[in-house]
Amino acid sequence: MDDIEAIGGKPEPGTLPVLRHDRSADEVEALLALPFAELMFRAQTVHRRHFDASRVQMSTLLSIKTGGCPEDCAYCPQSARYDTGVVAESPMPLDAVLAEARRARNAGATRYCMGAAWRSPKDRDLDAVVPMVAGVKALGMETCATLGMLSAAQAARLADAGLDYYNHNLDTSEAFYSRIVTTRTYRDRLDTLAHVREAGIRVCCGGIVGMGESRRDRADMIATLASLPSHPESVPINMLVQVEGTPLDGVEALDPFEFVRTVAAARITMPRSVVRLSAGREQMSDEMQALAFLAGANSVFVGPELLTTPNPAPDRDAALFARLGIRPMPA
Ligand code: SAM
Ligand code: DTB
Ligand code: SF4
Repeated sequence: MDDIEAIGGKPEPGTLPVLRHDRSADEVEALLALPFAELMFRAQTVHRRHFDASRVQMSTLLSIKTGGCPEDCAYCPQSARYDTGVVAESPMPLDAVLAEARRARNAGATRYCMGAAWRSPKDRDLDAVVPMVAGVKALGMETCATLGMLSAAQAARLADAGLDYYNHNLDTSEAFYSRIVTTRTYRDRLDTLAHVREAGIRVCCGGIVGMGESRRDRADMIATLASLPSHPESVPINMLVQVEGTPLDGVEALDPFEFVRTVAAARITMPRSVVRLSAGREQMSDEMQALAFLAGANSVFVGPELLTTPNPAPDRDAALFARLGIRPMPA
């Protein structure tokens, strides 16, 4: 049965709608198949119950270790297996990371996300990351990292350093996953998410659409995210950025409305989570981004680069946010 939020009804005065953790792929697929106006109305209704619809959370990304990754993720320009022109670098020094974080804070970002092209960090890698987390936190920003698979002990170490969020994506449905990554399993991903949660770090977990998956796969991924024991606090929905040299370069582009539908389904099924309109904004029209915000996206990456690919230039974003009346969400 639909919960009160999914049907767009009003909760009884003084009661909070129940958060569900039992979404089936069938149920999410039915949401994705709704007439567009109906789906958008339901998403807006849920969004406005939990958030100020004109506020968007702003994060900035920094690649603290670029390229040379041993994994074979078919979308990724940083895999050492594909000739994409991304050169493997050594980890960035602490002072350079902190200088970039200061710049991002001064440009309005409230969360700083440090990404590394690792399968999983070695303990000596964490020796370098721990002071970065502590240093960014001391600048008054929220901290986020995405470093690959973590053991329980590594997650605890990052929690002690003051890490607020850990990003680790499911990427796609369990059924489609083996077409995209063969060097680690879906179970490995769920295990890392459990370690992060147990360590008391907030979870940032979502996926990529536009990889040639079916609507059923998108429904399955959203249902899996929404059925985790706790909803991820942050749910990035990435539109595949096609990069020359990766196996997914040239895959048929996804209908933009289907992307917006996926955002709406994430909003409806994870009502209190921040849903991030993540990679792919540079390739989207302003109108498509506006539809994604209407569908309930309320977080973006700001700054001219993601990890290795471009993000909208700050002046394009400033103009878009001004035209839409979007203001930053306070941390
Ligand atoms: N190596 C770590 C890992 O895979 O967990 C952290 C960095 S990895 C680049 C973080 C996420 O970026 C991936 O899980 C994927 O969802 C996303 N990503 C990577 N390449 C992308 C692309 N070309 N388009 C969209 N999203 C992408
Ligand atoms: C996420 O879900 N998207 C971000 C972040 N987590 C680390 C990464 C997007 C990367 C896009 C390709 C690149 O710039 O290399
Ligand atoms: Fe490596 Fe992460 Fe890219 Fe996969 S997504 S190849 S693990 S950097």
